[in-house]
This record gives sequence, structure tokens and C-alpha cells, in this order.
Amino acid sequence: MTVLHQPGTGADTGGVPEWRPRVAPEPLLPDARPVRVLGTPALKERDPELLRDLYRHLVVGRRYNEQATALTRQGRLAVYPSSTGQEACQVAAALALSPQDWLFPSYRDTLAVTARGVDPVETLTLLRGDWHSGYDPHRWRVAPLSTPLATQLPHAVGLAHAARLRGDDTVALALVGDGGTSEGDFHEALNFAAVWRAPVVFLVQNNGFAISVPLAKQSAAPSLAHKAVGYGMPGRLVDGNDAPAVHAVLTEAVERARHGGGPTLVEALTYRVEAHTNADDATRYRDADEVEVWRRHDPVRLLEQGLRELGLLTDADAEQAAAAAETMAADLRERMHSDPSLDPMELFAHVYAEPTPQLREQEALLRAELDAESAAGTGTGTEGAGR
Ligand SMILES: Cc1ncc(C[n+]2csc(CCOP(=O)(O)OP(=O)(O)O)c2C)c(N)n1
Repeated sequence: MTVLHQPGTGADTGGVPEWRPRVAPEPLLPDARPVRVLGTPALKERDPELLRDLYRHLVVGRRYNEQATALTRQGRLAVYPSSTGQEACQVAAALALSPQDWLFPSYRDTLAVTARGVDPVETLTLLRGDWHSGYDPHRWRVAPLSTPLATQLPHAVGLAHAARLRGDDTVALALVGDGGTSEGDFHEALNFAAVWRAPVVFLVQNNGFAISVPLAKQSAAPSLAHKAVGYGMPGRLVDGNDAPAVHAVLTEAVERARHGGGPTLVEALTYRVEAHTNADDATRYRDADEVEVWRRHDPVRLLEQGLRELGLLTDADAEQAAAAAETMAADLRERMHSDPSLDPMELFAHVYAEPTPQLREQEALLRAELDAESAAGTGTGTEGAGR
């Protein structure tokens, strides 16, 4: 219960104004150890259908990462930040939400977006460099993938707060990396979320690095989950490679938010097994041994093992999941190999309601250039096409 700052009478404190913490800090402290479900008796209590669903999404997600990375090598995708090793966080995030909820992803969260139902090709539109967002955020209740770090967090808080004011039972779940917690937007978002008791959940995927910068060079906090206490919200710590555990912790936080309990900060401990993107060489800043340790703590294999031990997954189920992954990859490959039809003039659309004189001038220059190319027969063949 919130206690307002109370100056008191000073009578019983020797003239020093009385002070009490405004919120008791102990209940906000994160779990002493990362929550785990796999390898514990709690696994048996989870819904078998949910566990199988998580597994199928993880297998498809792993394949999506492989295929998207291959597309960068074939020149079909400008950049891809792989989430191999982080699939459990992303899939659990999508599956913890109800249809009326909103997801606020970063550039690395393509699996969370597709697990929510967005077309795998449309998820990649931004990373292909074609358009700001390939999907309709309102239809899917998924904000555009955010490249500027942590900017999605205040957006999530604003949406959640507005939903609450309108009486909607919508919860926003915002994803951010460990590096993103160093941004001012992280602070502003968490602070307002707690002050407003907004129905929002923050999931930090602590994958160890912000490109080449290890977490130890960014934060001296006991854990990122501990930061929650300073804002007045609970912090949770979970094994980010344990899909049922991430799902359980997020579901609890989402339902708490939905029922007026306010925001939660969840830190999922995971690891970015691949390089930051296809443009990065991770061998320059980390040891192969470290990567190997995490490869052994693999989210897909861990879940498969847990399900098989309980008799919840047969060879046929595993083959079916693998076949679904191959079908998705083949479709992705085929559709990404056809040239998008783009209209370069759209660069100027949706910038301002009233374009500035400079933009009008640039627009006219580009139009003239495209017309000249087209008259000379050297155009890109994309002029005037819809996207
Ligand atoms: C505001 C801002 N500053 C810097 C960058 C450049 N940048 C892109 S990714 C990245 C590291 C982010 O690390 P983290 O938040 O841990 O996420 P991860 O990439 O590991 O998922 C940086 C600094 C950016 N995109 N936005």
C-alpha cells in the first residue's frame, strides 16, 4: 500500500521529520534465483497443450532465424538480428498475451511478432529496408519493430495508460534488450508506468551483450530485475531459455496488470548465440567457450527433453513440428526471392501532414530523376508501383 510522504509532527523523533518508505520494498525484490519450470516438478502442472504449442513455435522460430540469416547472405534481406538462443523469450511473450493485448517489439523480436500471427514476410519488411512496417499494427496489435533502442517502452506505457483510462482491459507487453535499459526512455517509461499503475509489462531479454558491450560495462546493479524496486514495481528474474518458466512469469505479470496490479519488470536471462547481426563478428569480443556453454543450455532442446520425459512429445510430434518449420522456410524463401514492388516516391509520404518546402523540393527532384530514367529506359522498373 502506498504511503504518502509524511512529515509528521516531529514530536516523537526528536524534532526530525518522520520518514517511512512510501512503498514497502521487500515485496518488490526479484526472485532470489531465476525461476525455472523445466527439470522441476512444476512442469507436470503446466497445460500439456500449451507446452506442445510452445515447442512447435520454438522449432519454427529456430528455422525462421536460420532462413532469415541465409536470406541476408543471398542479398535478399538487408540486415537480420538473429534471436537464435532467445526463442523461448520471444515465443512465450507472444503466447502470454490475449487477443486484446498489445506487443511492443524491438528489431530482434521477429519471432514474437510472427508467433502472434503476423505473416513471416511482412515481419521482415522493415529489415529488408522496404517500408516502416510490413504489417498493420492495429490489426495485429503489434507495434512496428523499433530500431531506436527503448523508444517502444514509453509508447507501450502510453497505450496501456490510455487503455486503462478508457476502461479497456488491454495490457501492453514491451520487449527490450539489456543494452536498452541504459537508455533514458527506459527510465521514463518505467517511472511513469509505476506512477500511473499502467497495465504494462516490461520484458528485458538479457542476452549478455549490447553489440560488443557486455552487461558488466553498462550496469553495476545486482540484476536488471532489481531496477524495478527503484521505480516501485515488482521485479522478476527468470531463466530465459526455459519457455514454460518465461510463459508462467509473464502470464502472471500480464494478469496482474490486467486486474489493476500495475506494471512488472521481468528480466529473462538468456544469450545471443549468433552475432549481433549479419554485419557483426562476435568472435572479436567473446570467447567460443562461453558460447558453447549457452549452446548446451538450448531452449529448444531443453523443452524437447522435458516434454519427452513426461511423455508429452512423440517422435511423430517432433517430425510434424520439423515439417511445419520446413514449410514455413520454403514459403519465406520463395516469397523473399521475388522483388518487392516499391514506389520510391513513397519516401515522402507520411512524413508530415503538410510537407515542408524542403521535402517538396526533394520530392520534385526525385520525380524528375525517375521520369528521366524512365524516358531513357534505364529505370528501376518500380516507378509508380504500389508497395
Ligand atoms: C537510441 C539508439 N542508440 C544506439 C543504437 C545503436 N544500437 C543498435 S543495437 C544496439 C545494442 C542494443 O543492445 P541490447 O539492447 O542489449 O539489445 P540486443 O541487440 O542485444 O537484442 C545499439 C547500441 C540504436 N539503435 N538506438
